Amino acid sequence: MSEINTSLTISDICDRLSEPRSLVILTHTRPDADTLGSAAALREILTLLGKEVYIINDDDIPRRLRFIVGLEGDADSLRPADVLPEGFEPEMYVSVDVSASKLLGKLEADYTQRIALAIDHHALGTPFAPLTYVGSVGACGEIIFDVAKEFESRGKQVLDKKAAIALYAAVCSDTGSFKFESVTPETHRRMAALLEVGFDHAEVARRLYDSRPISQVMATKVALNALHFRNSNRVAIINFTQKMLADNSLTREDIDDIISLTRSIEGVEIGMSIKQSEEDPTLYKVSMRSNRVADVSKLCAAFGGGGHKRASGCTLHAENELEAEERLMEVIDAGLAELDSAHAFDGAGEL
Ligand SMILES: [Mn+2]
Repeated sequence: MSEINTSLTISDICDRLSEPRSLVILTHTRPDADTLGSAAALREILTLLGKEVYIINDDDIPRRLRFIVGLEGDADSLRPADVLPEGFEPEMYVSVDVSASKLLGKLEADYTQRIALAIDHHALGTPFAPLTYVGSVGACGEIIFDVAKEFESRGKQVLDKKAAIALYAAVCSDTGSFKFESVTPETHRRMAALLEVGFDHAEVARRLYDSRPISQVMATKVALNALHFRNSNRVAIINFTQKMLADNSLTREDIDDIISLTRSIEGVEIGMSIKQSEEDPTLYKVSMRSNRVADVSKLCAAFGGGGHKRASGCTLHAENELEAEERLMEVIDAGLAELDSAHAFDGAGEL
């Protein structure tokens, strides 16, 4: 890999994006509202600048998120073969919200080397693109907003309703509906500017949060049965095996957001879900969330994973979910003990 330039500014990004006449934007695998909203908004911005732009990814898009990229119906998805016109070769590839090339999923092998510019907000990522911008903001959508604003300051009208909806969904979602610590006055100023563009933000929130498929609610029921506590109830855990999925006719998508159940419980500092992989039954995919003090990106790093301080993930191989849990708890117990001896919890929770 040649040198990676990580000292870009928003203005540099706009300069770079101005050059090519055609672009392809990549999202991360298992796409969430932030990667999709960032991609959709960037596509809209660049299209308004007169460029030919497509979004590709390797995965199905959860039904409730399809409105973000302008897809309707069940059959639609954004896979490379579906969207790129025959023989289309863009002048530039850009990734959004992708902190490491492996998060491109099945597209990693073919596309990593082609990506010229990566726009991201994960502090502990593994840069892979020659031009990498990592903003310290709660959502990648905030960076795309700044890009739009920069283009507008150059006299280009690029922030239309479609882009505003996509960016609002991105930021709303990645900041936990503006609940996370990552939210700043600037986040709200960005959102105010989006609302001024004019769209039904309450409808965006309804689509994001209040349109859960019945199967997802049933998954919650199964998850609550599996919920248990460790470390004097400071750690809440949900294990999901393939058998639990099969017995209850649930899909992976149904349990995607199950982790959010764990963190909202009184006294819980760390919430964790441990999901058995479909492809490899000895592989467990772990999501961790923390509330106030614990840095779960450090805990996940012990297993080769990472992410944000309050939201991270990792994978590990184990005989069964119980063994996986024990190995994770060793690291978590040690981490919490260290925080206890540093009195890190003293004052945590104060306003
Ligand atoms: Mn994100």
